[in-house]
Amino acid sequence: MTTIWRNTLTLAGAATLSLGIAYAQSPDLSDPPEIDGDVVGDHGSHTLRMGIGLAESSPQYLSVQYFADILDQRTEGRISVDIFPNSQLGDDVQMMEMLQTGSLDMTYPSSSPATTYVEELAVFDLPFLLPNRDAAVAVMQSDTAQEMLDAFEGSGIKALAFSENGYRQLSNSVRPVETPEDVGGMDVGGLTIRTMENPVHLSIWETLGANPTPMAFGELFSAMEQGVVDGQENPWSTILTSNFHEVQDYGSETRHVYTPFILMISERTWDRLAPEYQELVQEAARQSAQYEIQLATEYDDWSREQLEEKGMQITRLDDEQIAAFQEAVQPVYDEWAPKIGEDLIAEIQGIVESNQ
Ligand code: TK8
Repeated sequence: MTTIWRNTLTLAGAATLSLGIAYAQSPDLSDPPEIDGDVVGDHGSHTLRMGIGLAESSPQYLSVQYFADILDQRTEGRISVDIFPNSQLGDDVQMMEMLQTGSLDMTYPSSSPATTYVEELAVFDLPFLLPNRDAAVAVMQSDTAQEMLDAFEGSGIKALAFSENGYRQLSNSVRPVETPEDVGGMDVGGLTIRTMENPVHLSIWETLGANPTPMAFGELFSAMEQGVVDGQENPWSTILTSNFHEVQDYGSETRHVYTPFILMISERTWDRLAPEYQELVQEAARQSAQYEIQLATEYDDWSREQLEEKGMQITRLDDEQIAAFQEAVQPVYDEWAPKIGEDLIAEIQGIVESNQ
């Protein structure tokens, strides 16, 4: 089904191209792993409604399509997943609240707005903590990270798996940014930067001299289009698949934070599932999260190249320029390390070191 679905998508893409409708293409992506494993016995039928923030062309959406395929195939259609993309059911904060009340079954937010439920997740918001993807994946797959997922218990949310939102890059509509001074604007005033609703991100951009504005992801495109904010920061694949290049002229490869996604299910929904279904949902979550990391990896550089082809002026930063940003945001560590926990940070840094 996945193969048929993807071919249909490609055909659809080709069809709309002939109509001259711009259709978000995708890189030459790996197919999802074959779905193996026995069909789970009949324990009733369930339709799971899942809301996500990103577009149908995003790695996030493609991976939850695979999640849905696994459940469909291994229950012979007794568990189906209705996916609602593009923040149409709400933003990360709202959809997590909907899981708590049981008005939504699943969602897939970034870890940053979820720090209100599990404070330790803020470790992922520390700038330049995770130097490369191997280290980031090792951290997300560590026992320490699993303890953070387990810490949701009792909140109304069951956290199933981490995957990759990715390395965040700065974009704006005002000027090229090569240095922290370009952000703060010295004599012309700091850039107004939309941030996720997370205090560490606010601190990062305040420290850099910007005017940080927390905002739901679903409101971001129109806020940039209307000039309410000058810029934002997200991985290249999100900037591309959410068409931010239409309202952002400049990009800077800052890679200042690596943000995970967390695949979540309402505890009310989870408690309605037979143990055999719970085991399958947990396994499918892990498998689709691994596939999502693969897709996000394949999307990353390709998206930056697509954005440049679409006219975005992207500044690559060399080691010296990155070092200047790292030095400029040191006060964020000074402020937040004690709050997040020096021991936890040391644990994460230990995992990073052992994956260099
Ligand atoms: C999408 C968000 C988004 C995040 C943000 O639901 O808010 O900027 O990076 O990807 O989770």
